[in-house]
Amino acid sequence: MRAPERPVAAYIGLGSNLGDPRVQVCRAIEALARLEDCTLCGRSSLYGTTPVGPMPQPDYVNAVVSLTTRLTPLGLLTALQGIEHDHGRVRDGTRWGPRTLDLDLLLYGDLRLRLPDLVLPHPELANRAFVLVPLAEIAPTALLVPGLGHPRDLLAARGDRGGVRLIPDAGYATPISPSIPGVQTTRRPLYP
Ligand code: A4P
Ligand code: MG
Repeated sequence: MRAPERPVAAYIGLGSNLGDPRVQVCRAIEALARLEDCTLCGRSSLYGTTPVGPMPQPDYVNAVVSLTTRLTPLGLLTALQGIEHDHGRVRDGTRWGPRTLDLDLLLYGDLRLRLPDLVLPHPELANRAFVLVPLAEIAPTALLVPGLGHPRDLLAARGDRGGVRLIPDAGYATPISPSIPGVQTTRRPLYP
């Protein structure tokens, strides 16, 4: 896959439920802001969320960021996995198990992709309030999720907020460059 000619808008979902999740998510946002060939353009508030999955585990802290990137989709995925690794993520093969840091590539422009290692849009995006609430906070209608619609409409279609609640930030101030039209760069919670 060739590098894009122009920067592409991508959205990343962050999640953590081991160690100090609030701090880890904020540090991961800082690491995303430092990624080569990427510019951080927006970030959501932090949300405390009820775990989704087959096993009992601690509550999560979740957030979403937007960035523009000149990396290829697989290049960006590799960079995200590098940040996960740097933050103590251990992959033991357990799907949906507890983790210090999970970075999901939710969207890469309007690309639809089905590779063994990368599916876009992220296949669970529309099913998860812990993704839709922060995504709708930063890009309620500016973003059209390919084949699905606007985050705000996807969230409204759920009819609930799935145990997603706003929590205080960990106090990190990451520099943000506003460069995706219509995407909120300041945090503006949907559910204050
Ligand atoms: N992969 C394919 N497509 C993608 C994509 N768009 N973004 C592959 C990221 N990775 C993608 O991921 C497994 C493999 O998926 C990777 O090797 C990659 O090549 P993983 O991160 O190792 O494992 P995982 O995270 O357990 O699996 P998965 O399917 O990504 O699960 P999710 O969707 O990340 O769900 N509950 C709450 N409240 N909050 C959460 O954040 N997260 C999960 C994990 C479960 N429950 C949760 C939360
Ligand atoms: Mg994952």
